[in-house]
Amino acid sequence: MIKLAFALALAAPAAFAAADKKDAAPVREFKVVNIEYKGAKIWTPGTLVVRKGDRVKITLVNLAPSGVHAYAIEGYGVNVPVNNKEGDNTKTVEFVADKPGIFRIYCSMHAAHVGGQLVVLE
Ligand SMILES: [Cu+2]
Repeated sequence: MIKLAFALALAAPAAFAAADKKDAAPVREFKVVNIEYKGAKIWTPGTLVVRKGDRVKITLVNLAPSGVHAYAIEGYGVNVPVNNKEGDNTKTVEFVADKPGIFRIYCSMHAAHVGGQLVVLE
């Protein structure tokens, strides 16, 4: 019985520490910019890497002269059009990376637009 009480006394702080850690899930912040070079439209950086459970905040800036472009992440329900007009060329996307895997990032308005991938580590 004494051993059990000792084990519980050790386990309790660990449980609280785990709860604190969960509440303080890290926020992974990215700035992703849409540019054009020799006709190629590119969201850069293309690859975003986070861990499962992270809160993800992506600031999208469309600097392409060709107009509105969209930023979509397959599997996460993200699909945001971003204007390119000065003063109205920024959008913010936030979500929790609750599914591990590799998810395609693309422009839902232009198939040729260079996208990338969201990598959510286990
Ligand atoms: Cu596009």
